Amino acid sequence: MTSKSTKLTLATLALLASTALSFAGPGGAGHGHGDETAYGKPGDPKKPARIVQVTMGERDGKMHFIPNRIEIRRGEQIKFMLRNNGELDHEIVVATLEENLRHAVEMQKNPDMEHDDPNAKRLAPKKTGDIVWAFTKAGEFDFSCLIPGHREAGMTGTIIVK
Ligand SMILES: [Cu+2]
Repeated sequence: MTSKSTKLTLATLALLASTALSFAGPGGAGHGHGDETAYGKPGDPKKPARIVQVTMGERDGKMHFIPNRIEIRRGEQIKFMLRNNGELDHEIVVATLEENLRHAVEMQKNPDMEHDDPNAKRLAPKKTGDIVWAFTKAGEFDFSCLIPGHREAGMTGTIIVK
């Protein structure tokens, strides 16, 4: 499709434009329901999925996902098996980087905002959960914990779909 540098430039432009588009863009808040998004679509639990385990936690004043880089082949359906090994609530939100950054700002205004979306899951300490997502589009995407302060403390990762 496009080269990596072109995509990065587009992502930067999208980010710069996101404020202006936030009221006009399709699915602007990232709460599409069952629809195809820029980063794929909700998975079908009846279809096969590759399992990717992701652990959430805190250590030494930092917060993390392990792993924080996930490579996926375009068209693959992924079942993220999530585990919160930390002492605090954590969440994972899979989206484009610009969508997650915009969403993070909304979360700062509404810290108690709950996510009940197919691309997100919030877990209490020591709990497990999963997300099934079909990565139908190539590109570089983001997964982050959007609880205020957590992304800044390191709870973010990259999904590369080739
Ligand atoms: Cu968190």
